[in-house]
Amino acid sequence: MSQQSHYRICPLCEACCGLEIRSEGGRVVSIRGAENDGFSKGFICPKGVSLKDLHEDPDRLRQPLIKRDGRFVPASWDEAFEEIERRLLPILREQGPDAVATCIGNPAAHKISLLAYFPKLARALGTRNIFSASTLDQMPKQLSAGLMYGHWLSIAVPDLPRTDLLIILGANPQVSNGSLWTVPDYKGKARAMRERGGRIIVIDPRKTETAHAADEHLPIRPSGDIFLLLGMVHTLFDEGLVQLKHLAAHVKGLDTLREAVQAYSPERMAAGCGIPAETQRRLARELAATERASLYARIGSCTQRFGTLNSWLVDVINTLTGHLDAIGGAMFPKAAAFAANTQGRPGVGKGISTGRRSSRISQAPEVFGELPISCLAEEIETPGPGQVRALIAIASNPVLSAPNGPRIARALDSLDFMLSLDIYLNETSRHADVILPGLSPLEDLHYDVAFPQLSWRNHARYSGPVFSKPAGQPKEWQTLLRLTALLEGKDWRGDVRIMDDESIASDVQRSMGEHADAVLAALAPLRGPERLIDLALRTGPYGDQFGRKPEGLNLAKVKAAAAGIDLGELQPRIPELLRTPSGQIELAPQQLLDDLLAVDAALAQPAPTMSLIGRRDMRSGNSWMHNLPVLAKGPMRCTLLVHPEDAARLGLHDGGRACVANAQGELKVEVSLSQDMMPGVVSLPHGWGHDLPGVELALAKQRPGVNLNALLDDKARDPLSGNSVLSGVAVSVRAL
Ligand SMILES: Nc1nc2c(c(=O)[nH]1)N[C@H]1C(S)=C(S)[C@@H](COP(=O)(O)OP(=O)(O)OC[C@H]3O[C@@H](n4cnc5c(=O)[nH]c(N)nc54)[C@H](O)[C@@H]3O)O[C@H]1N2
Ligand SMILES: Nc1nc2c(c(=O)[nH]1)N[C@H]1C(S)=C(S)[C@@H](COP(=O)(O)OP(=O)(O)OC[C@H]3O[C@@H](n4cnc5c(=O)[nH]c(N)nc54)[C@H](O)[C@@H]3O)O[C@H]1N2
Ligand code: SF4
Ligand SMILES: [Mo]
Repeated sequence: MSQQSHYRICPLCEACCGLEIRSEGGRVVSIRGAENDGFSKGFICPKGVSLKDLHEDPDRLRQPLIKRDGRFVPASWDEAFEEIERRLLPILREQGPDAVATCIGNPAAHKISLLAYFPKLARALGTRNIFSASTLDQMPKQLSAGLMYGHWLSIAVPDLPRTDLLIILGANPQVSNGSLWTVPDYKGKARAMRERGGRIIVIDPRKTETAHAADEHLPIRPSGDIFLLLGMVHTLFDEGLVQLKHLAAHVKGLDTLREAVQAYSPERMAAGCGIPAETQRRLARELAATERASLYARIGSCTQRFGTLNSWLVDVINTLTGHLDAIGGAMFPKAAAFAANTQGRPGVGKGISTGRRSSRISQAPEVFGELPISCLAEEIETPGPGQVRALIAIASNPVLSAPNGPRIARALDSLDFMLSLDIYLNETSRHADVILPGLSPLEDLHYDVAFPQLSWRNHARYSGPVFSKPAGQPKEWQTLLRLTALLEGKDWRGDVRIMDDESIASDVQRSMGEHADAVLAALAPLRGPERLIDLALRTGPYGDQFGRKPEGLNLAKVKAAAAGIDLGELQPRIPELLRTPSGQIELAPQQLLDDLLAVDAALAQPAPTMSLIGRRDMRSGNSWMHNLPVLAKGPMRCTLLVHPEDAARLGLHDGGRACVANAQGELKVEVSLSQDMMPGVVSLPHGWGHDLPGVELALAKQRPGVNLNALLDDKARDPLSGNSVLSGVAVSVRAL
């Protein structure tokens, strides 16, 4: 038998590396970085290699499961759908759409099959109760971007290859491989940047892997970012450093902003962030004085009470120093497909609206159609009209991923019906009545919808399935279309190809009007996601416009390119990118200014004696990769990092055990001493705690770790975005 080589884009993190997979006789022989991929240039991390283990994992579900008398039994697809129809439809019919919630998790962002077909399912449900991992993650950035530029995916990324100064706040791209910044091989790019004289400064309570490889590390008090950022903006005005340069004609609200930050001098802010006033001023001056520079912030800055204000002020600083939309600064990618900021009239738009409705119990405002995932448990538990009685969970593991996981687990148990679309029987799906599995990534095609909109360089890349899917197992988009039909009361047994045709026809009629028939005819040979990709590419900014620009892109051309098509370095995009009603960058949205009032109160609060932050590990991906042998080997990674000074005071020693506790609960964990921690701060990774009853993850259960989110309070949120507070939580630590 001879070996075959396949090109496959890795779906396991935002870096979207192109991989070369060699197979023989239906088995994976090797996985390497694809050297011919101009975007990722051969980079791969251990998770990419683990795609083989994922594909072969005996615990990965390949057949639907139905819970009968408390035990899961294998079922056919028809039996599973019949069970869903029998149990879910009456709830929907009798109690109304809000009684059925849906919750979609992180892997969906990496699967066009889920991402593109979920909105249809949500529309068919018509529920207000839509939750996702976004409110555990980047919702603050989406909201601030929406308010400032008019669309929530208009997010600027550092132009690393051309920058001379990069300041990183609350991100660890050397381990996470970048987030809201698709930058395969951050490490290599950062090294190259420093070798040509560039500098990197990392601001983080822990001296991270990224900080070790940087020029300077500044420890910050957890949750202190708002004070630092205000101190920096204040400095820019105070010292006359504001230089809008090319943006001068495109900003609105400069005077309002100046006034709003007047009270926040670095001297006053120092106590809040633990960074001396002079250092805050120096950071602002360095950004202002460096021709090509940018400030980049990520999840550490989002998962805080002031996540939205932080996200906003980062962009404010880039704007006031003339680095937004400038070469070598913070730039907006231009994706070949699916980017709303390339559609419609350039330079002006409807902007965004939020708070069109609120959650029933906490009255948390809706943001981009979603409610905070930290409201899920209370919406299930609290009786009354609109109470959630059923849940459709899609690639989502809130029992481990969301604050107060144990409460979520209890709430899920009290549901009348739960459906999970998941590839494992894990901490969340064990609560389901029916589990419908997805395909192995290697059995699926791949085109990234979101990440080209956040990429270090413009590109269009597609990869086909490496292996054919098992006979009889549907693709996930087919499962979603059938479920949508079921929810609409239609015949879910019907031909899925007709459902697909009808679905795209209605999309195209809405967007293309009189041209709809001609467009549908041109797309006709394709089906499913491929048809959506072709449509998006052809109508996109580089597209062939169905023949009007024959040299332009379509799916056939992208497929024909061995490892994708390079579309060049990032280019300035303002004002074309803007979709605000004013046609300007909104520097001072009222909603954000109003929240500044709460900053003063927060400044007056004493810092906790000990606070808990999270961390990520190269060989771990959120909550669901601990069952893969290549990642699970080596030392235990779910340990509590403690600074030696704290350890000495608390009587802790390396390899010993500690109890971490607060009002939410307590966890018993192994201690690792680390000089990298800021004294008074301990760190524990999230996504662990696999020892719950009913979990079928043989390897992960051998070293289950503990669930950090058991200590986090589901009521702690950024009120603007609904994002959970996941960092800087007060705890006590004692030796065991
Ligand atoms: N304390 C703390 N908590 C955090 C974070 C933190 O930093 N600290 N980070 C947060 C962040 S950024 C995120 S994104 C969330 C993630 O939160 P979630 O999205 O809830 O969690 P994941 O761990 O990604 O779990 C994904 C689920 O999808 C399943 N799955 C994997 N691949 C597929 C597939 O192809 N198809 C289907 N149908 N299912 C699949 C997995 O088995 C798993 O059940 O966690 C958040 N939680
Ligand atoms: N290997 C691996 N890669 C991943 C993931 C994974 O689980 N494992 N998850 C993926 C996902 S879903 C996401 S969203 C991305 C996230 O990507 P990143 O944002 O790069 O994620 P983290 O490594 O969690 O980095 C957050 C940093 O914030 C710091 N921090 C904590 N609290 C504060 C604070 O109050 N202020 C400041 N300034 N910093 C603080 C933490 O110490 C940490 O170093 O990573 C993705 N990539
Ligand atoms: S960095 Fe991310 S995309 Fe690249 S191989 Fe690793 S997990 Fe996959
Ligand atoms: Mo995330």
